[in-house]
Amino acid sequence: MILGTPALAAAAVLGMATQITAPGDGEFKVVAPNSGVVAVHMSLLPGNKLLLSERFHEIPTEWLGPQLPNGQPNIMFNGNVDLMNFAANSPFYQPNQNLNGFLTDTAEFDLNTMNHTMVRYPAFTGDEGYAFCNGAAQMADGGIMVAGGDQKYLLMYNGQSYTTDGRRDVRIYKNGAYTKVATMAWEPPNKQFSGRWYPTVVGLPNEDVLIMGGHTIYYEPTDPRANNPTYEIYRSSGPNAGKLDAPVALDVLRESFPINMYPITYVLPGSGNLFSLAGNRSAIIDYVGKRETRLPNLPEDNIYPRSFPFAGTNFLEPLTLANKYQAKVWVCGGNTRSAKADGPQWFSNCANCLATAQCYYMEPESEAPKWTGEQMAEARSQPVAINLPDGVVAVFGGSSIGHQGGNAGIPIGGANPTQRVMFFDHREKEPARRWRLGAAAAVPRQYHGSAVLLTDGSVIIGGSDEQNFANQRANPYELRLEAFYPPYFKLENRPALDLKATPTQLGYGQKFIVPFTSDIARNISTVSMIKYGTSTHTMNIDQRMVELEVLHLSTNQMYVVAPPNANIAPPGNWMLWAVDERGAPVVQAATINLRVSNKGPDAAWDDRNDVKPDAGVGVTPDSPTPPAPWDAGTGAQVQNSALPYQRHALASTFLAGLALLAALW
Ligand SMILES: [Cu+2]
Repeated sequence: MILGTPALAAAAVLGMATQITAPGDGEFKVVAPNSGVVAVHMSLLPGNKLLLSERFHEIPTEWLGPQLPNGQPNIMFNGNVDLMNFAANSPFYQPNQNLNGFLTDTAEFDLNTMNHTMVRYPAFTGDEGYAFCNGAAQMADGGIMVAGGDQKYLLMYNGQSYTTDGRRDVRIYKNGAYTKVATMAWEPPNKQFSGRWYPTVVGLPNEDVLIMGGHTIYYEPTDPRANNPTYEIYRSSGPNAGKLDAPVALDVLRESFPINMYPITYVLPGSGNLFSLAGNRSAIIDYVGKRETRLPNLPEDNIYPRSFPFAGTNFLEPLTLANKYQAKVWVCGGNTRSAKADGPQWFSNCANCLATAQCYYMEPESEAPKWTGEQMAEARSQPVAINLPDGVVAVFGGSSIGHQGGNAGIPIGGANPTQRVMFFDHREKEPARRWRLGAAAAVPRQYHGSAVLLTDGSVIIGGSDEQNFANQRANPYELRLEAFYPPYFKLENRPALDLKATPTQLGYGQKFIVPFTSDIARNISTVSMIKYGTSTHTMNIDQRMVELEVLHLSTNQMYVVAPPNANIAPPGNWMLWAVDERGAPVVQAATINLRVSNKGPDAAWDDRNDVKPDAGVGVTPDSPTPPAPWDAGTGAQVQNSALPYQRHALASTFLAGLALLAALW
């Protein structure tokens, strides 16, 4: 048999190639000079648009004079103590018009035209507060819930005084309209201490939204009244639709005060409960039964607690069929402790604390959850992590010294920005090989940076304010948007979905067809969905990647199952991705709204069009098990859960070619 030897040799050679993502460093490019507002908060909207919000461009009190505290000339000083007029007329703020006669801190940015539109409440009654420092999450219908914010009393504008307390506001942004829908509970008698500044917002499997933690007042770490160690649930349906339940207390938040803001919180795929980490304390939260089950504390390892202002970043590893959708939470970076800062006020400022490269990961729903340590390729505080469609996680921005926080132009922390993208590939077996550095961004992003994945597979990165002066930047308000093009942008002929024929909405477990514009279905190694991102302060709680089960394929179509349930894939807008054996994702993901009520009939599939996986599938030397058999009854390939990503597809295509030659001979 003439084919035996070359086929085996080919399989062996290709099997050694464990490169399953495109090689290279990727590329950055500044794509817009003005995002409208500083992108402190960034959410992806349908139609390739972003919702952005920021802090007012106020002049810090330290700057109300012609000289800086360090004796340098104050280039922002214009003698005007009307703060909002100052900002509106500041050369550093132009051509931002968001203070021009109206109070708003929010813009919609259109990535198709690279223009922004300021977002305004339908009418400013004085009851709509400041959304800076909010928590945000995408709702089931694609609206963005923006909860909490900041308090600013007696801001002057054109001789009028405004109070703009947004700490108790619950708002929904949808189809260009921003509406206040509810007011959160507060703790009388002191109105000063109420609401949530730096909360986490989580879209729940049942379409309600949970709002958790935050402080009642701008960072007052020594005042226990600042703590708000509770969550409250916004009901999306039922008799209390549009209302908030009474707050429920959480020990994990109470005990970790004052370093407990923006708790790292994910819907767990197994139970639908929440994983939450605040400071170094973690728990599983059953918000239905109102029970809290403690998990091991994060090791201290001479690192500050991982919440604001000492946060690193966090992400969920892709949820794969191979790992049976077991969640693995990563918490990476932050700040090492310094003896200097470890006095009684250690939590207020550690401008000289070095960043750490230390990560920890945990599977909260495993039998014996524990934290395991691992080092990143570079130390960072306050970076942002993004799930890419090829299964890699890309980490952007951050600082190598100091931490989050500060007033405009007055850094209390971060300096020496880390501008190279850092890649994490969970499929690499050796921890040391999982992390590597790539290209450097043009724009530093320290405190208040943000990023989301776009539907073309690029990442848009924005924001950063306050700390830019630490690196001698003239303007503390960074308005530039920069795109990152991952290494797969170098691959030619990326596959393409037939976007006119992809579904726009799906229910859980629904079978549907993934159509391509060419006959490349057998080259596809993974089909997955990634949820639209909402990013702020190193957090991107909505974002997660879920691999989908493929039942059949023809030359140009695949027959795929939507995520099994809303615990694995909480409802909302998701991107549909398919990635070929080179690691090249489709040029444009389809957007699919996923929710229980969308469930329609399964798509029909004609078995006569099936292209069976080639003989070589699953038998390359690095594959631990032989290929899954086909089920004679249904024609479906029995899912082989031992194969996370079919890195052997290239070999199988080659083998199929040889088999075809053999047939011709
Ligand atoms: Cu902030």
